[in-house]
Amino acid sequence: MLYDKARIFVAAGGGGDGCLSFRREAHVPHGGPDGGDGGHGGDVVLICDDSLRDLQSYKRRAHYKATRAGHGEGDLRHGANGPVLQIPLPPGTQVTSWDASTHDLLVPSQQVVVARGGAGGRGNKRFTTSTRQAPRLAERGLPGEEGWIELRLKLLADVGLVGVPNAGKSSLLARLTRAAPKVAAYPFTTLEPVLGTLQGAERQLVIADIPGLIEGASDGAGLGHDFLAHVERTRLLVHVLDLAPLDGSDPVTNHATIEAELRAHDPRLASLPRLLALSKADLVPADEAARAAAQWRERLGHQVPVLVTSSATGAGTDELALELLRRVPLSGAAELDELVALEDVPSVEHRVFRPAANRGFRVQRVDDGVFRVEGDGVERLLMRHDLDNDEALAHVEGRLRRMGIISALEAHGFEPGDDVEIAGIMFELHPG
Ligand SMILES: Nc1nc2c(ncn2[C@@H]2O[C@H](COP(=O)(O)OP(=O)(O)OP(=O)(O)O)[C@@H](O)[C@H]2O)c(=O)[nH]1
Ligand SMILES: [Mg+2]
Repeated sequence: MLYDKARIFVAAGGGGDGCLSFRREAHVPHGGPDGGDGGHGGDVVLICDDSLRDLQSYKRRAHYKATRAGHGEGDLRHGANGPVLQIPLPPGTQVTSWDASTHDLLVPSQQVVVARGGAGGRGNKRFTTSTRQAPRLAERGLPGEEGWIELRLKLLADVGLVGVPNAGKSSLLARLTRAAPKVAAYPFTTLEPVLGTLQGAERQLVIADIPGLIEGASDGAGLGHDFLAHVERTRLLVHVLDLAPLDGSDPVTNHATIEAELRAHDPRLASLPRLLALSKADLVPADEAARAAAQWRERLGHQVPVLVTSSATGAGTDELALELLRRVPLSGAAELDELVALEDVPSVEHRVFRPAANRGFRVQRVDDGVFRVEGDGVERLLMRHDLDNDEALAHVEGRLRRMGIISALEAHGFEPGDDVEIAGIMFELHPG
């Protein structure tokens, strides 16, 4: 079974706390502050790993947490940064983060930071000022980013085999490659995509056999739709068409149905180069097969080569293999540019983060004598400090005043001693 979807929860490590400490020396009665800073929490990094084929391991385990950073210590020792947590994913994985940003992992060892570790808190040494020689406060580390991310594997194949159920796609894959897909005389034999590698003299091509498509596949009918995504990234499609379908259906209609479904799924699919492989030629007289091929050539024009094949006898399959090796661009120009561009960028790609220093805030009166303040910067300030520590509280109040939050509160009817809630923390505010 091909596991091509998963949803996992990732949490970056929290930052370490800053340390509150004073130097102790035998002959010095009051040593100066020497609390070191907390370390930076570990990031969660997705890494494209060539040795993986699908998302199976992410079905079994859904939670991934990076470790917290070390706390600062006395003697100005800084806490260790949290180690990066790497999550290996197979090439072709498309990632959608909780904030709706997306990433494609295409090139082996390509990396994406999906959750950033929290910043460490500053130790008390850093709060020393000319008027405060012995600061009795230190910051707490901030929590790391966390959230659910969706993983979707879209196979990276060069060639996609498409056609109605029972057309002979899997039989062709078995002929062209060493893959051994299930083949049977009924429709919907193939239930999920199978990849095979066609070995040429100088290069290999990866061929994807997907479940048969039926009318409405692009709207979710049958199995096809889920799997159309797996041929999205191919560079050439082989339309496999049964010359004399057992169910008596008309090959011309079958052909039109598939082409319409490809168009409906994604116009890019419809614009991919095509090859028409007329299948099961051994079941019809040779002259009839030749006549059919001539008719298809006329219908489709020069752009689409038409080959008569039989997986039973092997007729036409070598020609098909050669044609594929000849037609699939040796890394199509556009794709090559894309890969080179990816390799040029710094090896780690970051999500686009909200502006770091967001100074905006919103004040709200929620009840008599109760106010709420919201905003990134002010919430981070509150998370950093222990309000049971008088000195930390005084520091927070000073910052609230400088940020303009005290005057905004007063404009909303705040009076000293009223309750204020910020980042889920409720405290009595007595601005001095
Ligand atoms: N005589 C003959 N039978 C063939 C040939 N190719 C395929 N078949 C038969 O046609 C039936 C369907 O073949 P598959 O390869 O499973 O067809 P498919 O397109 O993969 O079908 P789905 O997976 O259901 O979409 C099987 O019974 C095959 O043995 C051929 O070249 N000659
Ligand atoms: Mg099949």
